Amino acid sequence: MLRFGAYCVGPARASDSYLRIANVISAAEVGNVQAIHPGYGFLSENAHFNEICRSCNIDFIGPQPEAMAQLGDKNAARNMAKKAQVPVVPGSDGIVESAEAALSFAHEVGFPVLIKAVAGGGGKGMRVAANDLALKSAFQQARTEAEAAFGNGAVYLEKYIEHPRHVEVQVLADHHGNIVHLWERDCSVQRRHQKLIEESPSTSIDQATRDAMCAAATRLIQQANYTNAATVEFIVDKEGNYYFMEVNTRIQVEHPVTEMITGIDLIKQQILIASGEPLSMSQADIVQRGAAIECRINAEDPRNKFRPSPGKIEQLIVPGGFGGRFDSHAHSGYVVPPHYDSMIGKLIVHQPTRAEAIRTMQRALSELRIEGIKTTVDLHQEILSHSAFAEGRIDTTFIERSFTFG
Ligand code: MV4
Repeated sequence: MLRFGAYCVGPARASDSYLRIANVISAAEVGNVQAIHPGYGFLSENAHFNEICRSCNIDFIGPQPEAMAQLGDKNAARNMAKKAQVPVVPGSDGIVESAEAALSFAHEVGFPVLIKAVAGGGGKGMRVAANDLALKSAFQQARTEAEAAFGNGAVYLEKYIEHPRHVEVQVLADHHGNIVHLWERDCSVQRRHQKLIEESPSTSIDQATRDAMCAAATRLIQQANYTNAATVEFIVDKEGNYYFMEVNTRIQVEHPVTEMITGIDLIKQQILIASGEPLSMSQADIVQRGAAIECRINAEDPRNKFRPSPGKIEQLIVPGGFGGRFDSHAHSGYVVPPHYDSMIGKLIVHQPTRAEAIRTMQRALSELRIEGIKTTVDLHQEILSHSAFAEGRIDTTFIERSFTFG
């Protein structure tokens, strides 16, 4: 018998509950579940947890642990991309061991170059260098920092792409060899690797680039023998060249943007794929219709360096109407706990054109009332009314160039 309900996984602190594999598995056993959807964050990209689920005869709704582990390794993923003829940023062939080797790479591809930690992620342990002298010191610093932060001092080098745009492709792959993409999302509106606004279609690419990028993402997922939902992340330079960055093996926060423009429920597809069903749609069925935008509503104070603002939501009033959606667990009287991520909701709109989507989002944001805590609502209004955003002139540096945060 399938029973709906909530089961306690432990105390509030995530490291003692949501991140404890034994606790989550115990709750699953008590609930007699057939499958676990790992969501995003916590254990969603943990290949070991995935494997434990398999050994307990619980379907992990996501890729097989082997594919997850392989794509989770940055270097392996990059090599996989090359094998699938997916463009990667010009980079050193693996780990760079000496300052001399770093200099010779820089002279080969030209400055500026970017030093990345093999064990890094989310921008941690990255350093830019624009000349010989800067590279020599940055190289040693990066190695020392990476050793201290990750217990692994290995670094590699790439040509530094200035003012990149972040564009990612949603892919679905079933257990019968069928793979489709669901077009792209542009996530360039971000601050310190925290996304604020995501949208589809991207204003950064033309149709030829879009088609090539989406085909490339599909090839990579095929090459990796991957199943279920994946996001293939690229950066796009000012000339419209795209370069593979990494694969996210989980469903992402911004997936509703893709759901709106394709009309496809991604979570439903993940569950169907995990249960062994073949995909019910082919690539030609998947149309990118209209424009969708998502604003992340966080319990944070943008005027105070985005400090978390937990506490009681005294009143929550949610906008409604055609083409709008508010995904949230919050309600009037809800207390935002201090222990977790500060995202409390996602406001998503869908309209025939981007200009209409912006107008609808402005209207929805003006109707969204969250009293009692600080949120990102007003900041979103400022971003949406910024001329650079309206014109689609946005890259990953737009927020920090355009706003100050206390
Ligand atoms: C880069 C780059 C420019 N050139 N690599 C940041 C996190 C990691 N996923 C990759 N990142 C970048 N790699 C080269 N060769 C710029 C970034 C980057 C970035 C990438 C995607 C989204 C936001 C970003 C913000 C700053 C830097």
